[in-house]
Amino acid sequence: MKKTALIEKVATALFEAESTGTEVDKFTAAYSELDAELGYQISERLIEIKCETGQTRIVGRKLGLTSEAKMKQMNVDEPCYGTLLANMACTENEPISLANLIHPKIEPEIAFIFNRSLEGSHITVPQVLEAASYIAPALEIIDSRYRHFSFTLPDVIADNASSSRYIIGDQFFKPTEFNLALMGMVFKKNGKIVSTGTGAAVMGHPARAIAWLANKLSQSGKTIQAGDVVLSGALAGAIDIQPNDHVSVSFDGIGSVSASFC
Ligand code: OOG
Ligand code: MG
Repeated sequence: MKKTALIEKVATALFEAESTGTEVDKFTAAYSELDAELGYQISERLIEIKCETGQTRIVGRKLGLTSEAKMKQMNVDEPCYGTLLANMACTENEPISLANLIHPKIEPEIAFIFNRSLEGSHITVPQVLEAASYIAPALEIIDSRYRHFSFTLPDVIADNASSSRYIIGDQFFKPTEFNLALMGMVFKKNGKIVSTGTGAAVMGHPARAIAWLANKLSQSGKTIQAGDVVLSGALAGAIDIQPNDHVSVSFDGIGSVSASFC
């Protein structure tokens, strides 16, 4: 199939799958030419389709598969990124409906909020810390559109890195005031500890994941922009969620964020 036709076909199928809450088969099984680069082109088209109606817009990016725990859980051994849209943002103050989702999971993350852009192809950890105005605790709800939540790297990239919803705590801190690599994390579901960890779980330092993203984006002429929200990628494995569940993540020094579901 011609590249442009494949991009349109897969992007449309993923859009439909999400809109109707129906899972689809991995596309790499049918199209061997589908590699990571084509995956990013598909996700770009998918975001374009979602923004075409004027109902939403790009507000930032998210990293995926930046921790050992996540790579093992999903059986993929490279990081990836996706795009955050305004209509994915949820708040702590009201239960989040899972009604239209396929098989949602939730995971603990650190959000970075930028007050200036990060341009260049050799961005470093200190440059990320300087450009980010704030960090805050975050939870990401992922919902792969693929059957059994199973995919290869190009598939998950095409599916906007399983992005679904995210929640950011409402206390914000200057990233340079913390040792993010040593920052402790406690992840709980329904009052029970699910996992504990430290920032170093994400590529040795969460800002290293953001630097990776900035450098990766520069390969296709994109940048992290002033005002962008960027999620670091999960520090620990994702867990299933159902209506009535309550999930929280607490970090040393920067507080916590929680979410409940209906
Ligand atoms: C892919 C997205 C991974 C993370 O934080 O690692 C991700 C997936 O696991 O479905 O968002
Ligand atoms: Mg995530």
